[in-house]
Amino acid sequence: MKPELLVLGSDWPAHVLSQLEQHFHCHFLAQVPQERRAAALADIGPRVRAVLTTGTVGIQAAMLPALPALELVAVNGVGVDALPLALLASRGIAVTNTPDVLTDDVADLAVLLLLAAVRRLPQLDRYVREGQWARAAPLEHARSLKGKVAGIVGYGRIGQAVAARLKSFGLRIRYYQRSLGPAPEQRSASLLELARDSDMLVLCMPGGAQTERMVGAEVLDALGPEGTLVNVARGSVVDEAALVAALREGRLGAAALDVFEHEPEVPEALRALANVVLTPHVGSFTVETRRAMGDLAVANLLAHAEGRPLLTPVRA
Ligand code: 8YV
Repeated sequence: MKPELLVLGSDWPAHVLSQLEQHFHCHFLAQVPQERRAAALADIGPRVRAVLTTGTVGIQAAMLPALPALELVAVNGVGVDALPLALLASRGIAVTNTPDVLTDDVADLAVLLLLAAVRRLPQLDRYVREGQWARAAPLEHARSLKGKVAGIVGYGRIGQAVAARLKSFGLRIRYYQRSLGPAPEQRSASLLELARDSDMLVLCMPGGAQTERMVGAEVLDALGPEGTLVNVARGSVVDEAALVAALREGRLGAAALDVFEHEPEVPEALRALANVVLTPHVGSFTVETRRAMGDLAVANLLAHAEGRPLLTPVRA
């Protein structure tokens, strides 16, 4: 008999679905109408030993009582901020994620966003499309990257990969995170100090309670009217209302954002601004990386089902 697997979230890629169907008896909760989900969970919950979910969907604490036999939550993503980690640990439920395989693509997107914001790519694109070039309309100069300081918040795998790329653009790198990290001489003593020291901030820290709204009005003001904010981390790490106000009032120069507080909702006030670049949470959204993430998530599920050690467990 195939092990029962509860799958949360939707839009799973075909190669993941085919592996899941091959090895598991799958229950896709998103396919059950909302009003019947509680009954469906009550029915299948006692037999479910593993859950597969995404980094943004995670699993709600309220669902756990219906899953008394749960042993593993496998996340198809690196972020585990949408999971009640302490509660899962207290019940001895293991968690896996998909680190490393997405680092390069997320770092690439951070650089793409930074370049697009600093060199004003959306404005230039509109300038050509709307015929302003042909009309010789006035065009604002962009800024150079070379010689500027990029402040990276969260100097883990992704932060360091962003730094490696930005160095080749002639940027100087500083960072902030709570622990000293691999290059203490480049670390600013606080996020505020990093914002003061930097021409641009690239947010790469994990989401969750400890980083919630870490970037607020004070940090944005320290970054200043010439400053650029890039966020490839989580929408929760920025005070979105304060960001909109700072951009609108010219207290912050520009922002390039892949993540938002209430995805997929992006406030109209943010969408209306000219000095922003917006992408729909696509740091890892490439054929190659989504394949590698799916393969790793399934490999963790199979290891668990077969009693082998998990490949990429998240330490509680
Ligand atoms: C995905 C992510 O959006 O890895 C993460 O933490 O945010 C992204 O890669 C998501 O988890 C895809 O399932």
